[in-house]
Amino acid sequence: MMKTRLITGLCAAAASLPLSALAQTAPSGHDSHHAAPARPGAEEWVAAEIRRVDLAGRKLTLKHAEIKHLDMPGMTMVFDLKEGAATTELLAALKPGDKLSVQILSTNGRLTVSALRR
Ligand SMILES: [Cu+2]
Repeated sequence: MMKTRLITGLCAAAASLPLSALAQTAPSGHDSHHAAPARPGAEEWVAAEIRRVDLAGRKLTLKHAEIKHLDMPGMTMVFDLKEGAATTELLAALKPGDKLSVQILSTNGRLTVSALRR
């Protein structure tokens, strides 16, 4: 009796765990056709609000939401702006208070906005 109960309990636990693990690690349909997929989470779009624009210095101060793939909670901080992250027209129009979606890359400890969209 006890043995049966124990096994049943273990099966229920084992059945629920792999499912959630699979859901997090299984490649999406979009990524699966890339020969060399980017680092996990690198294509995550993060909500951000502009605080300061420094196009000459290629820097953006953003109040960003949680960045899951970097394990970073929401905060206001300065990012480098990668060349080609957005069109020249879009960059020129950026101003404090604008709400955007950004992709953030971490390269040698430096955080860079690699893509940016309204
Ligand atoms: Cu941050």
